[in-house]
Amino acid sequence: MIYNVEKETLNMQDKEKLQLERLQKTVQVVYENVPFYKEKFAENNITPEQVRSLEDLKKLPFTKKQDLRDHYPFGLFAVDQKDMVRVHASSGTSGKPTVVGYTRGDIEVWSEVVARAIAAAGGEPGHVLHNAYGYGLFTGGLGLHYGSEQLGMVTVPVSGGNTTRQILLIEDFKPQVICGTPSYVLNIAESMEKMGKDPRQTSLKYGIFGAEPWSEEMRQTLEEKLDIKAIDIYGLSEIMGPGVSIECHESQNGLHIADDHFYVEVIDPETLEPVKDGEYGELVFTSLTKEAFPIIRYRTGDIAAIDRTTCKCGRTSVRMSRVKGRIDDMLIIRGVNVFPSEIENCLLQVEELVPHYQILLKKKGTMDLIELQAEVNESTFEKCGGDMKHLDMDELKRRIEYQIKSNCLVSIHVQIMEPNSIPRSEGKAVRIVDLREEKVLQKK
Ligand code: DLL
Repeated sequence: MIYNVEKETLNMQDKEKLQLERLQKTVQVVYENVPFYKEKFAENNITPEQVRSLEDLKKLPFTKKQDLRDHYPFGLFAVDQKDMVRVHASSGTSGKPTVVGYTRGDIEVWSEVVARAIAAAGGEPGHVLHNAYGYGLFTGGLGLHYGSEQLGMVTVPVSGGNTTRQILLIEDFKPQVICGTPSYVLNIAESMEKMGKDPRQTSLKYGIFGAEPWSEEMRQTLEEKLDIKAIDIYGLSEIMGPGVSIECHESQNGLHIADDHFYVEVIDPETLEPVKDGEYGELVFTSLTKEAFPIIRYRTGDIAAIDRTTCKCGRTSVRMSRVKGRIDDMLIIRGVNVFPSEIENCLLQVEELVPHYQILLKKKGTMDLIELQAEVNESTFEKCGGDMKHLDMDELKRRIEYQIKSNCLVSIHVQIMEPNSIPRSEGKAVRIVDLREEKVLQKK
């Protein structure tokens, strides 16, 4: 079902006209109301009047996460506090969180784009939606919540955690749709299995998964375990939250960007020049309708490619590929770039393993070391009599290392772990643990 036929199937000419009108207004608003932009525009010798076409957007400077930190907490907001109704924040690895704000109008737009997203993913009015994204400063819980209500779904605001209760509610409320991070919903499915329940027998039909990178193999695992269609949803708090883009369940051929609200560019993160459609680069978004926290050319750090060809489903928006990973999470191993999601793909080819893993970054002298912790499944563990000593570790390690070497072209030291030894996620999974920092801290 297409939620907003008029906007989601707009022809390219009318779409671009609308985007330009909205862009010009946004540029004017930030220039007049946010000193940061006025200064940046002046440094680049640009005034809002010079933005006469969508192409002219390229003349404007980029905005980065550091700019949000430098203006913590409310320095980049474009409206008075009396016009705002909410803030969200992301925790951030170092120090202060990044804070984003919303007017009532922003919440309405966000609810609308998330309603579109849920409908694209297969949700329908009257269906039950089990929302296992965390509620709070994180945008996942409330973002999906308002969109689900807007679409007219019966919304179950479970939030993350308390897995036993999640399972009870899934059994009793019989939702058609589940939302959560892929790693947490996998955790729910595995917990059901441990309780002797069959996760394929629930009422669930669709899963709306995002907030962290997840591989095609992980998608297959979730679809098989839960007998559902697993749909990828993307978003980030700086741009709005979840709902910036979504796969349609009809074609699952890239994620439809709500491009009447968010204008996308893809750049080479080194040269900052645009890359061609279809080539991978860093996603850059400009908000076209946001009031409290408009943002110009925000460098997301996320790597994806875009596709402007039309989709079978009838929606005319630009689509983005699934996100390969974040630039910050990219490992460079002897000159070869590898994303954790590519390693995840390899691990899931190995029958004895579960899709839980961690990549540890260590230091030995001046050398950086990368170690992959991979966990065996219960049945392998039982076969070796519940004692890892009886497992042919060398052979298994060789097979994992071979998968990684042949698919990702790098050699990684693998450590095989007992079942349930890698921490399970209740929100965003922690895939990379940087122990190099801790060493430094311990020394101090
Ligand atoms: O994670 C918003 C969200 C909530 C999206 C629920 C989808 C579902 P932040 O906490 O600001 O917002 O984190 C944003 O998460 O820049 C990506 O690196 C990553 N991310 C989000 N969705 C996906 C996805 C929310 N589908 C950051 N695939 C983004 C890969 C994703 N990475």
